[in-house]
Amino acid sequence: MARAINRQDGAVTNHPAPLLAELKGVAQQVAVAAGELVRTMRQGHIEVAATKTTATDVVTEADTAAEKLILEMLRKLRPGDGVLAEEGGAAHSDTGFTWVVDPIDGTVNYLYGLPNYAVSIAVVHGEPDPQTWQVVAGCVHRPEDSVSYTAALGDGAYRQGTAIKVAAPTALSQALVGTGFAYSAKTRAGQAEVLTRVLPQVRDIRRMGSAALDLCAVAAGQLDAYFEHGLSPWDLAAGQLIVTEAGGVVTGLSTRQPSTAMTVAGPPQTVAELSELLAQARADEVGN
Ligand code: LIP
Repeated sequence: MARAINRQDGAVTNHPAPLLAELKGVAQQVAVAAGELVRTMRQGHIEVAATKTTATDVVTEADTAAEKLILEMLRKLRPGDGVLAEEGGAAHSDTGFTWVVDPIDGTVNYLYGLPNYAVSIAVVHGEPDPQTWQVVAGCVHRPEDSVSYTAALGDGAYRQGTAIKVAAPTALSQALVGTGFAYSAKTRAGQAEVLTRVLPQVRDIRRMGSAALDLCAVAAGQLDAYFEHGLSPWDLAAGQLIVTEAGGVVTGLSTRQPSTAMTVAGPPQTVAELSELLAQARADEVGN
């Protein structure tokens, strides 16, 4: 039975393709259901239920309701799998697989009624450690236009079932580059300084408010590259696989793996040029 290959580092997985296809299907089924819930809730009045790291890092009642639905569905569809979810949902894995869940990525966009938000669901294999786990399938679903981005290891990346690919490499001066900013004022000040170094060197910057959808835009060739300091594993997991399965790379600056310190995504050559510029600006140290 065919085995998928992790194209980014060439590692051969031990997961049969039919299992990976099943996991991708579960990710999309659950993401679409949660997306419909939060889209419907958005038609009413949305309250901030709590704040997290700062007064602008909000959790809405929809984040909480969506995460509850996602965990209930995963318990039924994939009993024994683990869970690591943004709003606190967690479960130990008895199967070696763990679901990494962001019930609403782009929460501030959602709160303000802006359409660029998504449900991001990935399934990883191995220890629940972002530095060592292997993302094997995922879905980023955008409820406002009901568009799903999906990928399974070794099987390519898709938008609404149509294969997508990263943009052709381009000179940095011609590159449309996505980014985002932290909720901490101190970190944002450092990120603003990095931006003064990057902005004059690229075609333009787009700050669209959802890391998961930024990564999908890279995978679909709608951004030439993306970088951000401060991402959490649930912001990143599904979008990372969608980019690598679309022929791109997702890395850190001083590390092969992306991390909270820095995520850079895009075609390999563009990522290499952007990473050099970001390293000169010490972009992975803004949070220190
Ligand atoms: C968001 C990220 C975005 C980042 C925001 C925030 P959330 O995630 O998707 O890229 O710039 O600051 O972290 O909080 O909406 O799940």
